[in-house]
Amino acid sequence: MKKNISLALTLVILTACHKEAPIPSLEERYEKYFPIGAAVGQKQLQGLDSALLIHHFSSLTAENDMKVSRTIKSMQEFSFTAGEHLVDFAERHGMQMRGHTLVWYHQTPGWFYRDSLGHYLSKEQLLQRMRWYIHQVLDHYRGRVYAWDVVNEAIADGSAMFYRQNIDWYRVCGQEYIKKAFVYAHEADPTIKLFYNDYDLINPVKRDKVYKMVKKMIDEGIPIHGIGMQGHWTLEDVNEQNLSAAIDLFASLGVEVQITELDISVYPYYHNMDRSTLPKEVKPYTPELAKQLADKYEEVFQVLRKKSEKITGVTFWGVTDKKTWLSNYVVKGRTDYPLLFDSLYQPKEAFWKVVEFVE
Ligand code: 9MR
Repeated sequence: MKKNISLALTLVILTACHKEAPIPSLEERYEKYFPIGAAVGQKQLQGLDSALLIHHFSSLTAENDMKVSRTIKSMQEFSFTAGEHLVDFAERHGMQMRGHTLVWYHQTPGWFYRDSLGHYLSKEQLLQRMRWYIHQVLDHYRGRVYAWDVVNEAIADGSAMFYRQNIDWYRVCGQEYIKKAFVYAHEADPTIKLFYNDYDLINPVKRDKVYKMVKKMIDEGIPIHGIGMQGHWTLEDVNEQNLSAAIDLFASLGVEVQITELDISVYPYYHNMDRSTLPKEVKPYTPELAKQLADKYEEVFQVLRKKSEKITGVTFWGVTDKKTWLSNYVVKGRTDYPLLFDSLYQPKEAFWKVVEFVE
């Protein structure tokens, strides 16, 4: 295993050298700013993916392997194996491990909200089950996962609704499930950092709702330590102004800010849009497109470096364009190029823009 990794690492370093010198490590370039992470699945802990992980990243997130649907099969059966592989890998390579995610409406099995007859649990019963689940998971990973996305995506898009209401957590418990999740996580392990995590937080409407919710939680003494701005941006939406404004606003609450799921799609903005109108054609990866992406990454990382005192981590949602959720979402099979390494594991122009800066 070790031999494979070093062989792969050598290969990457040798073949990916489009410049004379070896490829700089993202992790080392950003050492004095913030840890750089990647979200992966356990299959990426070998071969070329693992070589890139070891060389460039100092933090790991489970893209799917620690979600509820992967972790609990029935009330009697937990399944921690895939998550443990990731934690083992992180520990072997001196990386920190983020937990993702404890309470989310998605990737939580339908039976979780119901009794053995298929009827919805009462609010008290579901909160009890949530508490039990959180305790099991945090007990299991105790001392090995430094932060968790406790609640994911509880705020609605747009201005019509505040909370996302058409989900089982809300239907059964109302908004209280959000606070309770943090209280239970803190009682289960008071040493870990607890994050609220959501997407499209550069959008002032959603950003201000998250600000308001987190402020209220802090005022009420709820243990919440950070806001995870997922990212999942596009060439069109993120810019210096909206990114800076969101980071400043969240940091003004005295909580940590992390970019937890960074990628930049080359297709149009898609949050809260009529999906049928989105273009279906695959864009070729032309030099012009590569440059546009590189310029956007440069703009984003200039802001992140400038605001680094407010930021405690930046995690990419994937390693290379070969495996990115965006090539199957919002339009299935539409190849996207959202990361810093291409599908042949080579650093893209965007990579160089991120590592080549003057201090
Ligand atoms: O990248 C994840 C993809 O493989 C899963 O199919 C998908 C299921 O919804 O979840 C993706 O990760 C999501 C993350 O857990 C929460 N924020 C949005 C991410 C992209 O959808």
